[in-house]
Amino acid sequence: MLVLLVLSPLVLGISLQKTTSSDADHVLQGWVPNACTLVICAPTERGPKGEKGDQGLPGTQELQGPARPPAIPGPKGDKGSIGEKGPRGESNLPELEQLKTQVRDLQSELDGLKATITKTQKVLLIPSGVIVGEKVFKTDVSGGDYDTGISSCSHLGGKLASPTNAAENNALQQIVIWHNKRAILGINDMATEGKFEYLNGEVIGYSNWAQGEPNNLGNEHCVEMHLDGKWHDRACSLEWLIICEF
Ligand SMILES: [Ca+2]
Ligand SMILES: [Ca+2]
Repeated sequence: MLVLLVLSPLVLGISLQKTTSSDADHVLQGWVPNACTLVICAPTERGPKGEKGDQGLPGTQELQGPARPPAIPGPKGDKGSIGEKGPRGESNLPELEQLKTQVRDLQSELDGLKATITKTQKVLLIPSGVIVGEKVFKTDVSGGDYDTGISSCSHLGGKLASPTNAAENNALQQIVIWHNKRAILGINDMATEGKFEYLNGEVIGYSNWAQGEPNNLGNEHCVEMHLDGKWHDRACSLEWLIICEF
């Protein structure tokens, strides 16, 4: 192809020269086949620009369905009840903290039991018993002399009542009043006249003698409580309400 392009101007020159000869038809008949061959090999010219085509029809728009109506809220459901509390999970507290918690719980239970016991005691003691401080006075409504009183209370695990202060004396007085009967006390001056002692031999530190007592009238070595709570020394062979203390 490169050779043909290089030779084409030369051939064209020769062809044009031949064409200008006097016998044109003869020349054309002798050279045209060759010229056509050369013209066909030359580059072709671009044709005129065509008219612009008509604009196409617009495409159909996709149809949309009808708009959805707004949703109507349904009836409100009942609120569910709260379920039972599940088992308590394991605590992450250190063992010491858990032990402290257990001790506090036990202490709380113990306090409750103490309150219950105290209440039970009060119920059981009324009306034949009284609690005062750490001491309990109680009678089985039996009667007897001093020696009977000592033995009866010892048999019950207590001792003959011996008030050591005003509060205890008042408690004993209540029992005396309830039974409307004088009571014998665990106090005497058998060892030394005029020196009153408790059953353990200790000299009394509290007394509530009636006016004019003790007078040792007729050799009196025991002590009785009257309904007013006052004390009188009396003969130990008389009979009284026996009240024990525990
Ligand atoms: Ca006496
Ligand atoms: Ca007396």
